[in-house]
Amino acid sequence: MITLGIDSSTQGTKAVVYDTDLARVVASAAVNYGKDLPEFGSPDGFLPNANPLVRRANPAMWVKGLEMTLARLRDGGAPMGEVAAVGGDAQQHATVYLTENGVEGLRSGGVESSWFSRKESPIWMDSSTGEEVAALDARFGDALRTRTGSPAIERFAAAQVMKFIKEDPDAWARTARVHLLSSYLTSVLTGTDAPIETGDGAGMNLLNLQTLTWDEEICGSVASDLIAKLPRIHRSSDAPLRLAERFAAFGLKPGIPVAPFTGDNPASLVGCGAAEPGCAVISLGTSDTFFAAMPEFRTDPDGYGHVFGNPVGGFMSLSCFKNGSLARDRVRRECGVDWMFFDETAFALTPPGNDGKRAFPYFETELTPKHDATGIEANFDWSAAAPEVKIRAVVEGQIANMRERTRWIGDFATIYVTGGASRSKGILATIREIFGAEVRTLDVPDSAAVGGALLAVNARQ
Ligand code: XUL
Repeated sequence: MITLGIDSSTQGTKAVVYDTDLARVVASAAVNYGKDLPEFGSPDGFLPNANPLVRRANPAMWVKGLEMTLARLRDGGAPMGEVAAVGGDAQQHATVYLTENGVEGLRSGGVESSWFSRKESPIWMDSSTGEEVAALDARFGDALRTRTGSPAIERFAAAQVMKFIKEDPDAWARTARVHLLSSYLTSVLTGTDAPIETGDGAGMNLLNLQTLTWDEEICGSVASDLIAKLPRIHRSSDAPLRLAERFAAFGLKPGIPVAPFTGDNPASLVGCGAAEPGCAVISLGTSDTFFAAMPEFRTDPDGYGHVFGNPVGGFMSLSCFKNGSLARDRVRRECGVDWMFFDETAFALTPPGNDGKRAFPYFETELTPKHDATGIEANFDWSAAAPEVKIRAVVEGQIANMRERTRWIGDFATIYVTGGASRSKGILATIREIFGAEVRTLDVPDSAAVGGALLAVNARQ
């Protein structure tokens, strides 16, 4: 079977056409928001903001990115007419706010700025909701963690909606639907007001993971009319979702089934072949994440990690580190070296352990553990050090922090490493040393899009 997997990530959209019989990608295409859609003024996938806590993007960019990626696949000769089902994923936690006309507009297709009641969608990197998190914490305390799988979290929908209502109550009154980016893109592809998939829906602080229904008490405390504005929750018994007519323009067959999009991390779990408990995955992208399928529901006692839904059933654990690939790229540029030097040479020139020199990059406010955006914090004279020492110090700092903060998830003999930085021999060796695990990589770095393509097989025909 030929399927299409689409990954709408922080810095761009990627898509693969996948042959499930041969377990092989037969065509792929990508769009980078900064380079390919400069009109959205988002070089790294979000609008620059003087406040480092505020990270937002124009939601129309995600639709344009999707369409441009499909056009590139078509123009590159991908067998679009043979695609029998579509699946995909999106960066987690980004929310899209539609007016009544916006919900209606899903049927006709296209995208108009008046359809968005909130012109700038907060993305997962937004940490500007400290007050709202404190209020949720005060009201629900530990119950939030046990009911929704996470303590109150800045980037999750509950806090983001509370802030929006406070800042712009009129725009909230005009809001008819609050989608996650994943359910929004499913809506765009199917020309319907699509449901939320529970794997990604778990990243909102609103879904009760015991009942897999919206938690009435928590939702009601965010806004009395919130539940009415949330999408319905997807059930495997639902009628199939089908590709809208207008996607014939990209050579796809209208009417083929579309699996509801999930989050990028849940999709990667599937794409890495790690959806059954036993091994863990490290995804090195804009965010670095560590996750694993969960044999039983268990939350992080330190309050950093999350429980999301495993798209093939049950749950997955996840810890997220915000200073991932953008931090590595910034250190590389500041060192004035190329990727070959960053990925390999620096590690050949320095010993494991780096003679005790460690550095932690805090260019963005860090999530795990919470830390302000203070720049590099090193236990040595950073400015006087050689590039290779700085690079090993930062990579070992990132991986050692990841090891410490993911002990609650467990110890694993095998770790799959995916994402752009999984090409780096130095980073892979560092993971091997610090985690004491066998490290495996995949042929394709983009396991999320492959996961989407695999999930498409499960779409109801
Ligand atoms: C996970 C998280 C990020 C985003 C972007 O909780 O916030 O990993 O999904 O990749």
